[in-house]
Formats: sequence, C-alpha cells, structure tokens
Amino acid sequence: MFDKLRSSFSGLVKTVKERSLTAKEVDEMLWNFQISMMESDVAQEVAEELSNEIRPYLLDESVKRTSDPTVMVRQKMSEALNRIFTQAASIDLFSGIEAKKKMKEPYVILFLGINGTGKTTTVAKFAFLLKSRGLSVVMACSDTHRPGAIEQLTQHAKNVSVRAIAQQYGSDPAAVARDAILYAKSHNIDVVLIDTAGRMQTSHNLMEEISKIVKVSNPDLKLFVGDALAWNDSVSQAKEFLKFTDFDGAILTKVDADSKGGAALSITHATKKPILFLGVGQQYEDLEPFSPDKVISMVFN
Ligand SMILES: Nc1nc2c(ncn2[C@@H]2O[C@H](COP(=O)(O)OP(=O)(O)OP(=O)(O)O)[C@@H](O)[C@H]2O)c(=O)[nH]1
Ligand SMILES: [Mg+2]
Repeated sequence: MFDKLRSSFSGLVKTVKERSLTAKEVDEMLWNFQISMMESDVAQEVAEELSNEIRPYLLDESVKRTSDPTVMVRQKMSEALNRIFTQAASIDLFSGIEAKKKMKEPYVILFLGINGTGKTTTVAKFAFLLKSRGLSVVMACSDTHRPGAIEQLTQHAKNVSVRAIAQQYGSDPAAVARDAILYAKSHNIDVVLIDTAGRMQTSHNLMEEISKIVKVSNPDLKLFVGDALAWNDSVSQAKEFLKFTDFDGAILTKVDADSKGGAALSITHATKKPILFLGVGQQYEDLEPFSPDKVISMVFN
C-alpha cells in the first residue's frame, strides 16, 4: 500500500536535503515530483497543487540556510495533504446509526458504482462489521440485473448470518429496497444495506434507475464504491456519479492490490467527499476505517 506515493515524497525530500537549489533546479525538481506523483495515480490538478504549495519554500533563502530543510518540506507537504483530505467533511457512521436507533428508524445505506468495483463484497463486509458492533442488519438485493447477483449476495448474507431480501431477476430494484426497509421497520432492525447493480455513468437508463432507488429508499448514506486499481477511470466516474446521485462518501476497494496509493488523494480532491473505509482484501474483516493521518504518516515514513 502507498509504496509508490511514498517513494515520490521521499525522492523530493532527498533532493532538497542534498544542497540548496537555483530557481531552474527547483522547477526541474518539482516537474519530476509531479511526474512521479502522476505515476502513482495522483491526479494532475492535485500534483500541480502540491508542487505550487512547496515552490516558495524551496526558493526561500532563509529556508535553505536552516540546518535541515527536509523538516520544512515534510511539514509543508503533510499540511497540504491534510488540507486536501479535510476539504471533505468527515462522517461519523456509528453516531448516525445511533441517532436513527433512538428514533426507532432503520439507518439506510445505499452502495453504488460501476461494474465490478466491489460493491457486493463491501455490503457483506459492512454487515460483518456492524454485527460485530452489536447492530442488526438486513440486506436488499437491489441488483436484479446481473445473473448470479442475487445468489451472490444471499450467500454472503448466510455467511455473516443476516437476512437478505430479494425478488425475481428483472424486478424493480427500488421495490426490493422498499421491501427491505419495511422488513427492518417491522423487525426492529438497525441498518439496511442496499446492494445495487454496477452501472456505467454513461448509461442513462441505469442512472435514472439509481435516482429512483434513491427517491424510494431515501438513504441516510449514499456510498460510492471505487476501485483503487482502475483509478484513472474511477475519478471521472466518481465525478459523474456525484452529479447524478450526490453521494455522501466513498469506499476505496482493492487497496491491498494497489501499490501506488494516489487514488485516495485524487478522489477526495475531485469529489470533496470523504473516504470512509478502505477495502484491503477479500475476507469479511478486510475493511479498514480510512484515516487521513494514517495515510500521511505512511507516506512520510
Ligand atoms: N483484493 C481485493 N479484492 C476485492 C476487494 N473488494 C472486492 N474484491 C473482489 O472484487 C471482485 C468483484 O467484487 P464484487 O463485490 O462482486 O463487485 P461488484 O461491484 O458488486 O460487481 P458488480 O455487481 O458486477 O458490479 C470479487 O472477486 C471480490 O472478491 C478488496 O478490497 N480487495
Ligand atoms: Mg455486485
């Protein structure tokens, strides 16, 4: 995780350490830094923003004379990274659930995104996590399109011992979501997890469909599930989904298989929505709360 991003930053810090630099050298060095960040899936705007942030300090004579300018570079860079992450308000999932519990209402979470990013697996991981916190859960099989989707979610539901509400293939996904919410209300269930079919942002019908699911289920939380490995596409997809669904936050999956690490920065910068969790494997327990501080310390250590 984050290996490549870490090496971009340590490369920059190392060059600063060696000697003071002329303006031309600073430009060259920042150019290389930008390229290496982009190779780590950091979006171009973010790479430029980070370079602009650091340029004045690299040119500042008084900074060059300090005994260890790398301390300043690290500090400025971690401030800049932190600023990107805090542009997105944080979401306290468990307080939200508790608040709905007090109102005797289920907390409804809708998972959405393009095909194959890990939505269904993430629904199962969420069920596992919530159950381990003593909360009750029901799943809605609102992917009524892809062959095998209902069986896939139903099997996960069995594995983690929760109920999954399903209808036939081809039925209205919004109606399935409504059924699951009614079930939760009548059985005093704390959280409803709605799995949806993967959809390309270019498919107008499917995007209309997700709007209908949102209207009918009125979710407390809409989560975009994005795949860290397919990141070049995922950032533009996230932006398009945001226009359509105004999702509240994101889950970044397959981070275990992604050595680059720039995806997290890029999606937060592009959407201004927080990442809540990282998917770090295929087991139910492989869901880690996302923490900007942890990412920053991983990048600098
Ligand atoms: N390594 C790794 N694999 C993951 C992770 N999350 C999901 N996967 C795998 O990704 C594949 C697709 O996962 P699904 O959960 O079916 O994805 P989906 O978004 O529901 O797919 P569609 O419903 O077809 O759009 C499966 O093989 C999962 O095991 C993760 O965090 N790490
Ligand atoms: Mg699925």
